[in-house]
Amino acid sequence: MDYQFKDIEQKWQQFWADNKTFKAENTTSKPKYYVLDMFPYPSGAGLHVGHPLGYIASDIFARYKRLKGFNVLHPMGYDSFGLPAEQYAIQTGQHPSVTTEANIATYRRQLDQIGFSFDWDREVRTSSPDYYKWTQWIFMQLFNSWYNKDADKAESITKLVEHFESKGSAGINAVSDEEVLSFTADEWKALNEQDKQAELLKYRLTYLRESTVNWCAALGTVLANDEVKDGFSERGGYPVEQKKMMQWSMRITAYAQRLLEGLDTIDWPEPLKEMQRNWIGKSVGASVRFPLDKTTHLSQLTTNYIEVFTTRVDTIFGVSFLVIAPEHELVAELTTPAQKADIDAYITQTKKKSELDRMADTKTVSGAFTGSYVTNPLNGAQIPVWIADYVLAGYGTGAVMAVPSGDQRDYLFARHFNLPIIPIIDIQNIEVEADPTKEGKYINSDFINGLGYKEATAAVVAKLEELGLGKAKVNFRMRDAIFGRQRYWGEPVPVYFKGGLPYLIEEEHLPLLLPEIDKYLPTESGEPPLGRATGWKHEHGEYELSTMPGWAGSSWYWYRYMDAHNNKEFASREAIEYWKDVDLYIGGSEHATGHLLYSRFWNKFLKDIGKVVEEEPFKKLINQGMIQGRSNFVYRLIDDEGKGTNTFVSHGLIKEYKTSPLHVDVNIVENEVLNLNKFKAWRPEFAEAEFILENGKYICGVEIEKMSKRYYNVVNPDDLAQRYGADTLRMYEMFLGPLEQSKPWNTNGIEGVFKFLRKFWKLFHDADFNFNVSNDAPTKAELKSLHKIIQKVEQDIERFSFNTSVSSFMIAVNELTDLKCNKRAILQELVITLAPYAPHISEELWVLLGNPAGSISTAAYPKFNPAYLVEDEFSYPVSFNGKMKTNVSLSLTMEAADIEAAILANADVQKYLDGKTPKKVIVVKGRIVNIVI
Ligand code: ANZ
Repeated sequence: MDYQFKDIEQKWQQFWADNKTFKAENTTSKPKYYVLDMFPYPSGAGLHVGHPLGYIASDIFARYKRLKGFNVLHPMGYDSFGLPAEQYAIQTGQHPSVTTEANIATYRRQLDQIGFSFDWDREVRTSSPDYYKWTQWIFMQLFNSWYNKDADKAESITKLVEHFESKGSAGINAVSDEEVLSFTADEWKALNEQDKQAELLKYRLTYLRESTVNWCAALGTVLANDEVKDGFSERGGYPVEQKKMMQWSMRITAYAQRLLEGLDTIDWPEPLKEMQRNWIGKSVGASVRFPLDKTTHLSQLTTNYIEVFTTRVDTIFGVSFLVIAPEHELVAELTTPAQKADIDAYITQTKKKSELDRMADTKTVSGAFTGSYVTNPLNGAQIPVWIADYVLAGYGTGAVMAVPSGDQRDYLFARHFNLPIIPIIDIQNIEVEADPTKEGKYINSDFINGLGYKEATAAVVAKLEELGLGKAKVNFRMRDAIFGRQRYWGEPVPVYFKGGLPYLIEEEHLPLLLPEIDKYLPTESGEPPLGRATGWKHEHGEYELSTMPGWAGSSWYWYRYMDAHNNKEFASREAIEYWKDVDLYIGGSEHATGHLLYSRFWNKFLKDIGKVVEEEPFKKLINQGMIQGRSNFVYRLIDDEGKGTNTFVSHGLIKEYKTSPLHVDVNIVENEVLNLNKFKAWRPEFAEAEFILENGKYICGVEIEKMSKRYYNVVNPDDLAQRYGADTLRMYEMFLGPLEQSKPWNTNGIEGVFKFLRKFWKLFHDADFNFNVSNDAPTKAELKSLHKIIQKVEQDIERFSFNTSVSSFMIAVNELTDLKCNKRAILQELVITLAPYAPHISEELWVLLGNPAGSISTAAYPKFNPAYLVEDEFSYPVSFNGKMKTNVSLSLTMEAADIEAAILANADVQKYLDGKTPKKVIVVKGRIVNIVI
């Protein structure tokens, strides 16, 4: 029979499902290998050809590892809480679980038809209660923990309370809120329950805090920075404003240093690691206190200095003004009556800008003077205090010492407002007017003259420490992560409120189920949708009404796959000790700083509390490139009046006419030729279309763009799987180019891969398509072809170079076809080599070869034998008086005398000799023969 891919693929997909062929065991003596894909959010649009790219690569790897004797865990699931299902629910009234369910069904059908070797028994869905029970459980562990800097790990809050009870707050070195109290053990014990809880909240790894958030009133929720574009929501384009709200936060900053160090221990793409390093943003510098000048007018000041963070404390003699963020807590107190109008106007103006806009804008200079002054702690210079939006409230101390000769922004600011610019050379030589009342207190810069950056920094820090006005300080750019949304379709936070303070619900009441509500909108009083639930109340107080953000469920899901049905723990100890971590993780680079940072954080936390065994969750990570769309265009003829006609000009002729391009559906174009009838049927306005053709055809233009419905360039894997089969689709997606590279989709080459599989099928069949394999011993040439491909595919897969294997398979099959090879000894091994790429055809041929059904998945990858690649013949170049004239192939085992005899007997050589007797024959074995005549 000819290659009937439809029957074959259906048959094997059914077989794998019925026999659970890819079920991974949690206990076996085989070494483990864990291959993970970033699980999808099941959107309504289904998969396009770009989505399976990474899944195909990881599936090839998983199948290959099984052949190499590993116990492979290769699971799949759905990140199924999220905004789109909820937006749809708001518009249609449909419960998000219904849409989610339907979308998952589509995804599953699409995934199944590509023939992935997933262990579906381990499927997870983040929106299912038996999954989010454990997301809530992890939240509870975070709430019950604090970060002990001395131990450099998270510890239980009970331990902290014990310390407070026996020693008070002394000796606690924690990552906490800034304004923690100092107290003795007795003072602690004297606090009431309420005050104790309020104090502990400042230490918990998940805590409530007032934060500035991106509030989108139209969507009724807070958005993450990457969901906001130019002040509008990415989804829907609604306005977004900055608003202060009480929010759940995660103290990820406690892990900043470990998150940074861990990067050096994992095999991830360097650009991705660099993005995380920048995000964490470690900066080594100093904090310096600038005492408020004696001329400062206000009496009610709560402090007598402004503290700045600087990475260039060595430039302290060049400070000509201080800038504090418009939100800085001292702004109101520092503002003099004369400056109040200016300052107020400026603050109103900055409220409109997001933090991101403020960081991005390096050109506009704006600010206002508070009217107050501070003193330079070293030279006593009087320094004016300004506010400006280039200083961010959330970074460092929210205040900078401005050095116009050292910093570009400070320079522009000084120029704009006519502030002094102390030239860098003079920084070293500032003469200070002696203040008669403070004789001897101030110094000039002599002590750092001529020193390099490092030494000068150390000297200045030492001086400041002496004065008690500064110290070395490490600062991280990373902020604690906001952990709450005013939305319905997410995990409920397992917390209720009593006396304004949060308490965890009892563990045995997990999961705290998402209640039913009548509408998926905020309440009339502006509370989140959960405020609509009736009778949803804890016996001691109201439940938290916000739900967890999108990243909660995906920050630990790889552990659930290890033991997906466990209802006592998120995964058993045995499962975690066996699988440990993910060996290979494949997914998109868009998750570089979100998912991949939060996951590492939760992993480290779970390690600290002894629940997992590895410090890093994903040992090796690969980002697959984006598949771009390949758009096609038709060209509408424009008439003399500049109006569009219903005539279309073929691409090769557009220079001769006035035309305007129009996207056309790529599905009615084949090899750039437009199907005219399909075009007329595509849209009613084209029913009467006329064409100006070239060589009888309408040729379309081509451009590479994002794959999107709007450009009519979306290619659906379903159509291709129907037309060519999953094996062709799998191999073709790999054939497109290196996995990590972004590349345009181009269906044009898929025929070539399809023809290759037919040719492969033919190797096993005679001209009438009867299965026909011989038991004869293979020839050297056949063995050489086979072992070349065995070695190549192994090397390629180990390097994740899947595209190069596909072309090598084509070469091998061509060679074997030319050799008319149908030997079992060759084909049996060849088919195993191909199985990871084209599993269906391989299973079918494997059975035809007489093996038990399905056993190709447990076969062993063929052993490469280098002996077969050793050449045993050599084509000797034969020269006459040093000029190369011809080649003669001889066995490499021949000795010099035999070589000479054979060469001289060769017909070509005799022709060149033309009857002469050579004076000398020089033979270099395995290299060259030179004949002197
Ligand atoms: C004086 C100075 C002189 C500075 C000089 C730079 C160059 P990184 O490396 O990013 O940590 N800075 C401090 N806090 C800030 C805030 N909240 N908003 C905006 N800028 C802030 O940068 C630290 C430097 O950024 C600090 O060092 C400070 O300016 C500024 F020639 O202090 B520098």
